[in-house]
Amino acid sequence: MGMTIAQKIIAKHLVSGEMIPGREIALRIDQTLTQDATGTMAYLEFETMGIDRVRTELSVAYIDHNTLQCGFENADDHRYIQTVAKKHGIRFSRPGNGICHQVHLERFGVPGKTLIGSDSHTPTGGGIGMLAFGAGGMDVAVAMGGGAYYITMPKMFKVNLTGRLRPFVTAKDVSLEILRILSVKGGVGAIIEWGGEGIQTLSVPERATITNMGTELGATTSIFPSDEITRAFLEAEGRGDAWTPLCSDPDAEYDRVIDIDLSALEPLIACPHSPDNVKKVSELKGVKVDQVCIGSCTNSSLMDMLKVAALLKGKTIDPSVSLSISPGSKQVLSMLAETGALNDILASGARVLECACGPCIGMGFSPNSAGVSLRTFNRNFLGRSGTADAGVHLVSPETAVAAALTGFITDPRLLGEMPEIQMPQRFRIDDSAVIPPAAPEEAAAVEVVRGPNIKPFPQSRPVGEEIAAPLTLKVGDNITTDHIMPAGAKILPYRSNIPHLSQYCFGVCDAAFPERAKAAGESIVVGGSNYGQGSSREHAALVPMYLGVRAVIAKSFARIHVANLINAGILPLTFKNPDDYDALNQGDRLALRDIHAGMDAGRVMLDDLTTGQTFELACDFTGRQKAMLKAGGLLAYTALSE
Ligand code: MIC
Ligand code: SF4
Repeated sequence: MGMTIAQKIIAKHLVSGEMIPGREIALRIDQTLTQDATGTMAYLEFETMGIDRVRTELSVAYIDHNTLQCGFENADDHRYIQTVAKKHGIRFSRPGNGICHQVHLERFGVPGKTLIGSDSHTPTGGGIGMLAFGAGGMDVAVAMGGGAYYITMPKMFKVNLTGRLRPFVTAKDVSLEILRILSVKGGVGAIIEWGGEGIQTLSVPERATITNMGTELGATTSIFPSDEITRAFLEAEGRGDAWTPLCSDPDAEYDRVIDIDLSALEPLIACPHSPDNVKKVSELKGVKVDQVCIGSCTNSSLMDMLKVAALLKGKTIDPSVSLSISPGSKQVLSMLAETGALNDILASGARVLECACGPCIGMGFSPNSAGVSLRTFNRNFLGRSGTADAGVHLVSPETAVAAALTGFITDPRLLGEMPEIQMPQRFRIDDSAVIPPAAPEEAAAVEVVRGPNIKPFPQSRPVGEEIAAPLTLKVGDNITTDHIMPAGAKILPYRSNIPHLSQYCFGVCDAAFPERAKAAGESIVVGGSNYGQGSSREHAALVPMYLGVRAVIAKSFARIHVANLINAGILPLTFKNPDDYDALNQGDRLALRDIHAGMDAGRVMLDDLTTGQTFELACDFTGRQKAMLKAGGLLAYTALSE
């Protein structure tokens, strides 16, 4: 039988396991990336492994999330990451050099290689045919040390594209269309391969917009073939020699095939508060808009920015709208300056922010009270913008410009002719903001600088035979890691300070939770389906662990989060009968018994001591996961196995 693109890359990198969907496989990882909000913790974890130099082909530490530096905390963390990277063989991308996924695509990604990153949008690399996964910081630390990355062998989905996008309909609309079809749970357990003749009309930045937002589908990753379009992009980056062709076999088999006719698509918009709450832009026509933000790892390429500049040229934005533009990288910004497009943007009244995540992660530019914000980003989860009652919508750059110019949600096709954009034959290449690591013989002398914001790693506990604890929090479906451990300008600076962060845990759902959990000592949390979707932040497991959460029981879990829970020594269990969720009440005293035998049998019994009912819970742990839970998480397990 023929193979899909992903199966071919997996086969080449398989360390152990069988390539049968649902089975655990271990992969050799060629490249890693970290960003600063998850990186500090990942490098603290890496340091505990006692390995001198990374064993990957390439590892890069990016600074792009916490760039505001409102106090000493971020600056201290940046210094820590810069020095730890220098010592251990990791390249350091300075703040201002750009968003990790954009820069990695431009300067480092290689078709056919494996990449894991401590950021859920690492699959952006699939735009050039990399097999790229978002992972928790501990998994990235292990991969930097040369260890394998463990995942469940995914199913294979294929999206066949036909036709060609019409003017003002974009790759972002393709992403929103697939979210409309599949929902935020529809990609769980699958790798999505994009193919069909329609992909010949999509450039690498457009493909990368699509693989980036595959994360919002819950997909393990997304991938495009590596073809002549990929080659042209790499050549324009001066990296033509990194190119290799890569495609699926004609007789490759897929678990699901979805057809999308590009010519039939219209401009789409995701309404609050979920990326799959998709409508046609025309249906929302006339809704007043207060704020527009263009940028993020989804839509900040040179091509996106040139289109935005061309549409803004000679016009001024509506006085009632505040418009921010964050180019994805220094390369993009410097080329906007060189071509004069930056002037068109500035003259329109836009506020140009630095090349970083910025408003996407609530690092400034929060909307006004109850404000309507149109953003070219990938997530519109409740509260993520920093304004609790804002209505954040996700749109293409074209739709964003139409709103900025008119002050209302407007179908961008009403803007008239789409200006012709000429992509440069060669990008401006300047890697001076990427600092190379020390040579191996000089590494020992490099001092790692640690600021006072870096607090010790919290102590995990082994999972024993019984957990008896109150149900301190019951939440609903689609709880994101932004609910569990919010980000934003006030909280993000404390990503290396778990005790401080813990005050905000589940703040969006119930601000009293941290105090309640602390008072209980140990506790159990109950959730609905797709629990832990969204960001890869392991803090959404480490902080509950610090607050004494010993088990999470849910209808289903998101992939990266469930791995993070196990890495932190928290027991994730699912309801055998999803209706049992309704029978549990916050405040009930619960007891999980005979846990070790239950983990082997795939079924753990739960007593609700308050109501006297008993429930059956399911689990499907691999031998390694069971050993990790019994040891108290990945770090404890690794220490034991040495
Ligand atoms: C996000 O988009 O939510 C983030 C911030 O990039 C996260 C990582 C983090 O929480 O630091 C992600 O997507 O993994
Ligand atoms: Fe940064 Fe936003 Fe992309 Fe996350 S989704 S990496 S915060 S730009």
